[in-house]
Amino acid sequence: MFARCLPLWRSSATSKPWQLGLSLRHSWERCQAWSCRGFNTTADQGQQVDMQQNQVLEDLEMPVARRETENLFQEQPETGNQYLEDALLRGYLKAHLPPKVLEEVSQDLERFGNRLLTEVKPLGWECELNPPVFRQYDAWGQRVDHIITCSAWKRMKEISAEEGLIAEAYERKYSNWSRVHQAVKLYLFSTTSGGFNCPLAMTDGAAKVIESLGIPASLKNAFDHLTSRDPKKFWTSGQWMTERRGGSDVANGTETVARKQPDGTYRLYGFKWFTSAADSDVTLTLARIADAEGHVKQGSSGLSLFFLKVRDEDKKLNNIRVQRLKDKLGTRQMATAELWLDGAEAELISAEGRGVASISNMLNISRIHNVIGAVASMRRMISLSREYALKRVVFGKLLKDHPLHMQTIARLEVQTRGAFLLLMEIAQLLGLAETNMASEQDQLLLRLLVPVAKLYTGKQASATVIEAMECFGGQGYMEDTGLPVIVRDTLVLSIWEGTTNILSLDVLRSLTKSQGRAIAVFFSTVQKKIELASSTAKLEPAVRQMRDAISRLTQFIQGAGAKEAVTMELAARDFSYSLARIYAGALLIEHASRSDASAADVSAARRWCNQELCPAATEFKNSSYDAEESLMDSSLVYGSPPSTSRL
Ligand code: UCC
Repeated sequence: MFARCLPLWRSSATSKPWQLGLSLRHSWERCQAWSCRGFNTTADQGQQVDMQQNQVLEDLEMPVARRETENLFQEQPETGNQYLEDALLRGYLKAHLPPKVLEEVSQDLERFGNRLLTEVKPLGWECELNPPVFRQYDAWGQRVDHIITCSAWKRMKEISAEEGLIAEAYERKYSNWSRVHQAVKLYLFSTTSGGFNCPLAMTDGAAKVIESLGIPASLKNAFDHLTSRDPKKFWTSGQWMTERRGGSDVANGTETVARKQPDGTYRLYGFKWFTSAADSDVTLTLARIADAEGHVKQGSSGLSLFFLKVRDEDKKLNNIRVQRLKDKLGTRQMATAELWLDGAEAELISAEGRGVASISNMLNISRIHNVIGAVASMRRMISLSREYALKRVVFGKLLKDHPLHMQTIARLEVQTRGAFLLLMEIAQLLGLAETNMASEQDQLLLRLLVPVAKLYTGKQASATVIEAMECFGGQGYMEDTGLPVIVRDTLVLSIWEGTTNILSLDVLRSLTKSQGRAIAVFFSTVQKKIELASSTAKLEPAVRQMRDAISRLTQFIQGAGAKEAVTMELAARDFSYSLARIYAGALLIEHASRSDASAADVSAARRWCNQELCPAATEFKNSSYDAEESLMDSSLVYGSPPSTSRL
């Protein structure tokens, strides 16, 4: 609105400084008369608006020299302790954790929330301002391949250890609830971590792989370092999977060769094209073992999993050469590099040819971290938006009093709630699986929900942060507000750790592998959750919509299942979205069925269920997965008829 006043302001540019105040006041009044038309403000709001107007007038009437030093036009949104301000998180923990665990965990989270605010947040910003630098040669021409990280990044590593951000999950102090505790801490840490959530994801994944191997003696030391609370001892791990032929088709894209040494270790030779957190202490990576003649087996069954230390005791690189750091859109705080393995010493840790299956333990953990990052970004942007709406006056009243603005944020809130509950469900199931408390059904459900949640929340997060950025108007686009950092760092979530389509195919893989048992568990779990709401009248419409969606999903599976395999492949994305929306709907209904559920909980469940819950059924009915439509897809993309020469 102030911008509308500018032409008038400019027209008085020739005025003497002492006349400026008068003409500005006149302009301001005209603008106000225009902008307030049609809006009612309460007495309180009116007072706030008046105060802000007076402040602006005073500012503008100041001598120019003073005005130049007072450059704050709008109030910065300030958020407090993230744990205390997150009603859904607190409500969830209260509903699920045993009382004693709740008491201890709450205390820890409140303390951690304060530490994030006072110590971690400024460090995170420092990491953004001081991204890693690559120095290939020293002053005397010696090749050093040094990745220099800032002191704040190093401090993040220490804080991660002190807070037990990995250790928590492996100590299992709270038995099956430890994973929930860890997930919540990571969720709070995520957006202030300056990108340190990425190495933590891979560190957790590496610890999980080692643990699932029964912690062999040769890896005991590494496991202790990866799960340590001692900042001096704590190690992080990388996950080097992507090579120059691409990151999705690992089975065909991996060229790295492993040559066995007389002492039983291996030397790796190859080029890793995208290695995140390249400053990590250790890494897991895939390679093809060469036989005595130097031949390797191609495809997935030729891949084996290796563990290696990035540097030796003298901090010298393990026959690794850094080619360059990647120039990324976001996550710039973290060193992602292209690396040549030139005889790197490594230990084979999987059965030969079982590399992909073995590293999938790591993938599933880092995909859960991806979900954590997605929900955290959504929550952060909403917190900032709602805070800003309490301060920013526009068209004569606070943003929070503009119904359309509130509707926009409320829609984001509903999405975030669904995503949050999906995350907590997965953390709960993982905790059960790791304490031998999970039934076979729980394990099948966990395997299915990880790719579903990863692909769905990655997309939700991108859409949410962009919409929330708009809630700040032009300010949202300003680099130094920090908002674009969150947006950039969020956009990667649907790409790394498997793109949406790759994850959709993984959903199908998990169903096929379980021979239909996973989808049966999915249906029975959803049914159980919505039955809890059968006596809650206010949830009746949501329950009805869910039942309808379940029946449409069943019909879709029967219909598509009877067709050729390509039908299900074409439907994979819509099908995965359907699973995500239906499962999250059931969780929201379950959450809203609690005796102490709030009106907002009920509304969130209802609104979630108002959306298209089963897009796969709709698209199937529209024949979108038929062969002709698939051909038409190509025609739409390339023109008709599709030209193979251009493919
Ligand atoms: O590294 C990256 C960046 C790191 C940064 C991480 C930070 C994240 C933190 C965020 C914090 C905010 S990005 C690169 C990541 N790369 C990927 O995600 C790879 C994407 N591609 C896939 O996922 C593909 O689907 C592949 C590689 C898994 C496909 O491999 P194959 O070999 O062609 O697939 P197969 O033959 O179907 O599977 C081989 C075996 C099978 O087991 P068996 O032989 O017993 O039947 C599969 O069931 O592996 C098993 N398997 C799995 N098992 C495959 N995927 C899984 C899975 N997800 N879970 C369990």
